[in-house]
Parts: sequence; C-alpha cells; structure tokens
Amino acid sequence: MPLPKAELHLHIEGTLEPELAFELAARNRVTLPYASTDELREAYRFEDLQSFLDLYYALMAVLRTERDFEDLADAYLARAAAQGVRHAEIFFDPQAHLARGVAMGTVVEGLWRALARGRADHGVSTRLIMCFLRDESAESALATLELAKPYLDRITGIGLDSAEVGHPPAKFREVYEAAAALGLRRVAHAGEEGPPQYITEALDVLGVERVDHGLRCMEDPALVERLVRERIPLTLCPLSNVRLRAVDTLAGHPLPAMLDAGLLCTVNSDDPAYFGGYAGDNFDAVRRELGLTDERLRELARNSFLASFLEDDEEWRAR
Ligand code: ES4
Ligand code: ZN
Repeated sequence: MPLPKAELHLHIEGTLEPELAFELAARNRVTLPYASTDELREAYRFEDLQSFLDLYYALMAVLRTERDFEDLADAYLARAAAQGVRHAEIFFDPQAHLARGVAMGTVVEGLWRALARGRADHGVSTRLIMCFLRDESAESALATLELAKPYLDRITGIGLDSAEVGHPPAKFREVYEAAAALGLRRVAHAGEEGPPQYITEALDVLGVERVDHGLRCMEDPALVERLVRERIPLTLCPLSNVRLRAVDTLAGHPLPAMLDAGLLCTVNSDDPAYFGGYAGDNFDAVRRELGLTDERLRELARNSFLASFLEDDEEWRAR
C-alpha cells in the first residue's frame, strides 16, 4: 500500500499523457506536429524550464471543450489515487486557454465535473488553484482574476507560474492584494530557476502561505532560518528538478539537507506526464536515490497534509 499523501504542486495541464493528447487531437480535429505517441515522448528532453514550457503550451492545443478538461482531470485523479494521493490541490493556467479562445467557464466547469466526483470515484478530495502566467503582464493577471469572479466558489487560491527569471513576484503585488481581499489563499512558484530574493519577495510582497519549489533558498542561510521559523511549506518536485536541470542528478538533490535544516518540505510531481512520474513515483525515487528512511518518508507525507488547505476538521487532515 502506498503511503497516503496530499499532492500540493500539480499542474493539471502537465498531466496530459501522450495517449490522451492524441485521443483529444482526433476528437477535436487538431493536428499535432508528431506522428505518434513515441515520437512525442522523444521530444521530452528538456534543457531548462523554458524548453519544457514551449512543449507544454503547444500540446494544450488539444484541450478545447468542457469534456476535454473533465477527461484530463479524471485521468489524473485515477493515477494519483493509485499512488496513494488522498487530497490534491490542483493548479490550472487559464491564460494559456483564454489565449486560444477557450473560455474560463469551459476550463473551470470541465475540471469541476471531474473534481466534484473525486471523492466518490477515486477517494481523492481536491482544491483548485488558479495560476497567473508571470511572463504575461500584471494587467492580464488582473483581467483573469476578474473573469474568475463567477467561479470563486470553486477556486480556493491563486498561484504564479511559467518563466520565472526576469519576472519577479513584486510585478503581481496588485493582483495578489485583490485576491486576498476576495478571500483567496495565496501561493507562488519561487526559487525554482529564480534567485532566493524571489522567495523573500513572494513572502513579503505577495503574502504567500506556501512556496512552490523554493529550492534555491538553500543559497541563503538567513532565508532558510526564516522559512523554518515561520513554518513556511515548500512544495518540492524532485523528478521535475532533474528533468529541468535545476539539479544535476537526483542523488545530488538537496532534499535531505533541507529536511535536516528543519524546513517543512513536501514532495510533489509538478507535471507528471512530462517528468517521469506521479506523486508516488517521486516518493519512490527519493527513497531510492537519496536513501531516505521510512521515518523521513512518513514525515514528508505528514507534511503534505499539514501544508494543505484542508480545514482542521476534514478527514485526511487528522491523519
Ligand atoms: C511549470 Cl515546472 C513549472 N515551473 C513553472 N511553471 C510551470 N507551469 C507548468 N509547469
Ligand atoms: Zn510547478
């Protein structure tokens, strides 16, 4: 039995497996620039974050209808459940869909159709986190928040993703303030490729409660001390870090040092269809390559529920 865990860093568009991509391409009469699923998988060799994002955005062309988003989320929940995921806080990138003429309602309603059945069908509770693309303008983020207003009963929080370097958190101060006033929870990617100062800025300027990745905090001992003191959770994604070359090898990943430092680390899958594995695969990989003890793995699983946006009285929170 896999360890029960919560997944807190998961881009739903990053769960699009090649087989489903081709199925949706056929259904929607979209032509993919690849002859087969094997040929597509061959393209999954990334140099850095941007080279991955280029393919990630291109493949989204197959997602057009509510049913497409429903099928995508349902397939993810089935795979996640099989690896012990009992709760998932799921990112989505509305701007990437709006740019292709797919409406906010199509995305949210489609995802929701699957998520609403998540507990009954897969034993997985869920939250939705709407991410802003940081390489788009602050005005675009504000307009996106406006479009989301009819759906706020389905959206728990906001996040910030896409190309990090050159797009510091402070660019999005206004939209984070507006989201906070609407009662939305706040997270942001920071310190994946960007410098430790971006983590500090995400905390101080955007008021985030949780940092996605946060890997590069290890370059700044004072920041590590602060993250420990303030119990700020980090949503690490080890297999993603290897594929996008944030670390040279999994064996060289700083996760053990981060746990030793007292950081509230969690292990997540990021874009599992692209990076070689779902949440359980990431747990298995760090156990194998980093020699983590069972106690450490249980700590990571416990942290995932502690760091989640589950309410104190919800079932899995109590574990
Ligand atoms: C992402 Cl790994 C990663 N980093 C930043 N933005 C993203 N969007 C999807 N995956
Ligand atoms: Zn991510």
